[in-house]
Amino acid sequence: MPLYLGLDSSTQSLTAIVLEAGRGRRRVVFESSIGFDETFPTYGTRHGVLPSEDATTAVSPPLLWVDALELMMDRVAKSGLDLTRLAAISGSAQQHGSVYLNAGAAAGLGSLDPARPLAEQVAPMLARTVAPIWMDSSTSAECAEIESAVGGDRALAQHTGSRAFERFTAAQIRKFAKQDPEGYAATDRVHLVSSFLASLLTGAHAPMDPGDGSGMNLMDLGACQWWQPAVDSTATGLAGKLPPITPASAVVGTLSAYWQRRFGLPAARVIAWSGDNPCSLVGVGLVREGRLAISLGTSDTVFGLMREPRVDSTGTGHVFGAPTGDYMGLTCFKNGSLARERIRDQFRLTWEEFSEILRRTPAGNVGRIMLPWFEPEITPTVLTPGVRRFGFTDTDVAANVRGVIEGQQMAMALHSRWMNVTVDSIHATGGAAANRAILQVMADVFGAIVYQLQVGNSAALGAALMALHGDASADGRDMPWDDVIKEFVEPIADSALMPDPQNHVLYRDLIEKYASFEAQALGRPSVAPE
Ligand code: XUL
Repeated sequence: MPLYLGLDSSTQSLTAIVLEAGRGRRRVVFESSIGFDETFPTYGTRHGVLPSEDATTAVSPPLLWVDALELMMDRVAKSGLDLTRLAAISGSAQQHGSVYLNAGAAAGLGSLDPARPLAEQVAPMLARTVAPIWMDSSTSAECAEIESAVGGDRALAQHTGSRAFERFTAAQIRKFAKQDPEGYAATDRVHLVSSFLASLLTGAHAPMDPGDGSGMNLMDLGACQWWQPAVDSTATGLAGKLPPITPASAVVGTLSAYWQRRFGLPAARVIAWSGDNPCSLVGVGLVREGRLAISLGTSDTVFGLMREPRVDSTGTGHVFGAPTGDYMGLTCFKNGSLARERIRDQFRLTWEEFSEILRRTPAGNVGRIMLPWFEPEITPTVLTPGVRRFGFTDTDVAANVRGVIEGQQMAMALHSRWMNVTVDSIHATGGAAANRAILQVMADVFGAIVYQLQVGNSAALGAALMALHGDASADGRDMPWDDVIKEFVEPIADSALMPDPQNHVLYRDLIEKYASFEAQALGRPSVAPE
């Protein structure tokens, strides 16, 4: 029975999931995670990011991801599984992050020495030692320059699915080209984290899929090809440095001789990697329109599948390609788990104590509201962080615990209205989705049934399912997506959290108040977004 490996290189860790999928038997047979900071302390990262004096800059060392990939493949090889059955591998990676390789990379990737560790062989291929990642918000000038060159934010959003965003790859590439013209000139290929890691597996420059490609502000959504005006407006000569775009289910190569010889792995098919959000879409079972997923992780994200690429007129949401060939709407909030942890740590609470406070305090926080902007925020755009508290101070433990959770949930409900999806149920994933007290607030704010999913690592699971789908397609079998996810993505049977109708009515009003506080804090007229 064939095995499928899904990897997920996220901000803070690398996760692997192996599935066994054949007639009559479908199950997860291996799961493992590597935390970056603790496993590779010599890189000096905190939460996977290099410390920076400037709060708007966020970069990570790509070699850390390379080391983690090698360690994980070693673990998979030693898992005791019969890996001669490994049919295909796919992967997920944090979106937007970019890796800059020089002209030596093409040959270097194809001639990796199996006797030596990977990172020391990849080091000479880097045209830039660091990779800007999605937490970076230092490129406002470049965003404005790109938008103005292509005819405005609406034109950019209509073509690429998003107005210019600081963390999106185009603005990051432009900043690099301006600040380090020599480094940019030495760059032969700009990869996303996803296509970079896929290249390491296949031993050749891998293409990108439309899901991750659409997180760059460079791809035409309809055509799934680079949009020339955006490419030309970003940096000179960029067209020649971008990988081709390939359908999400495409085979991009096979596991190279390096992995075969070093770890005894087979020449498994490598299916195009994608971003963590498109992968999670599949990993949480959103293969049809009408259901929403909320991932509570380092960042919090709200997303759903859309048959049509509806674009957010307020400019905060994104449209990405979906692994199913459809589209996905997504709104991303940077102040996710780090914000929740800040409150927990400030009051020296355990998660159990934190949840207990949520359970015994009234919905609506007696009208008190927190705008949880501990870090610069993506939605809405807040470049200079600062938590705003209306009606309480930072010493009131109960008001702060409820304030951060309600603030996050109301922001998510408010800023996902543009997707125009009738939400009847929500699939909750990510680390904090284990916390039912938080999920009850979610159910009440959205007025929807919330289900917890069986597998927490939805991006890695999605990647493994994409490997399964891509492998079937390569064999000429068009496997319907409902069949791909069957049995792997089932909400926990008795996990449903029902919305409390009274609380929902209360939150419907409170959201309008939240919207007006938000507008006030941003110095905008107080009108709620559509
Ligand atoms: C999405 C985004 C984040 C990262 C997290 O636009 O920036 O969700 O993908 O890894």
